[in-house]
Amino acid sequence: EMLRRSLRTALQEGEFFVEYQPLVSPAFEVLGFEALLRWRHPLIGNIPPSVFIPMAEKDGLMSEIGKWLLEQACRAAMSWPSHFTVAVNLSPAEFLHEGLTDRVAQTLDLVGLRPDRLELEITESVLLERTINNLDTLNTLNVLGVQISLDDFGTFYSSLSYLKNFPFDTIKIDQYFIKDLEHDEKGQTIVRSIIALAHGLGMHVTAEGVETEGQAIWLEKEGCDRLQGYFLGFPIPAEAIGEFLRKSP
Ligand code: G
Ligand code: G
Ligand code: NA
Ligand code: MN
Repeated sequence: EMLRRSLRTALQEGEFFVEYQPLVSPAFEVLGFEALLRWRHPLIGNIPPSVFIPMAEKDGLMSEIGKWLLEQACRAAMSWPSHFTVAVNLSPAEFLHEGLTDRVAQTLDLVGLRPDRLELEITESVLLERTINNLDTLNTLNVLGVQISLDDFGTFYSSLSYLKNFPFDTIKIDQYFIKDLEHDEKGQTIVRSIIALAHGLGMHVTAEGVETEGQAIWLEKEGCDRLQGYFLGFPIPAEAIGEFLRKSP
C-alpha cells in the first residue's frame, strides 16, 4: 500500500533520523547511548519502528537502512567522550546478511571508531535459525573487538543454550520484568536470577525500561551493571546530547 511505497524511497528522501537513549551506571553516570531508528513520513508524521522495521525487512530494505544507521551511530559516537559506547540494534535480516562482519569492520575503519565502543544488540529470535553460521558471525564480531548484547532477554524463545554457546558481553533484561518489579516478588526473583546467571557466565547485565527511582535503587542493590529507561533518560536526537550531558551528574 502507500506506506510500503514511501518506505522504498524514505532513505534517499532523508526521512530517517536517529534518536539516542542513555545507558547509565547504577551511580547514574552516563556510559553510552543506544541508537534508535525513527521514520518521519512527510504526510503522516512519525511511524513507529514496530510498524516499519518488519515492513522493511520483508521488502529487503533493512540491510541498506541498517548500513546507513550504523554509520550515523558510529559518527555520532566519535563526538562523545571517548569512553562512551554506542549500541546499535541488528534486525534478523541484518544479522543474517552475508556481508555483516565486513560492513562492521569497514564502518569502524571509515569512521575511526574504536571497536570496543560499538555494541551490537541482537534478539534471541535471530538465533533460531542457521545455528552454525550464527556462531561464526558472533565469533568474528568478537574477534573484531565489538561488544555483543542479547536484547529483550526473558521474552519469546529464551533458551539457556544461547548463553552457553554464544559469546555475549551483556544480557539486556526485557522491560517486561522491570515494569512491576517493586510490587512483584516473583519478578524480583527472576531478575535476581538473571543477574546471578549473567555474572556467573562473566557477562554484564543491563535492565531495560527502568521508569522509577524505586526500580533503579532495587537494581543497584542487586548488582545490576547498567540501567536504561525513561527514569534515566528518554531517547533524544544527537543534537540534544550535549545539553543532556551538561545537566546529568
Ligand atoms: O523506541 P522503540 O519504539 O524505538 O523501538 C521499538 C523497536 O524497534 C525495538 O524493538 C527496537 O529494538 C527496534 N529498533 C529501534 N531502532 C532500531 C534499529 O535501528 N534497527 C533495528 N533492527 N531495530 C530497531
Ligand atoms: O527492543 P528494544 O529494547 O531495543 O526497544 C527499546 C524500546 O523501548 C524503544 O521503543 C524505547 O523507546 C522503549 N523504551 C525505552 N525505555 C523505556 C521505558 O522506560 N519505558 C517504556 N515503556 N519503554 C521504553
Ligand atoms: Na535494543
Ligand atoms: Mn530491548
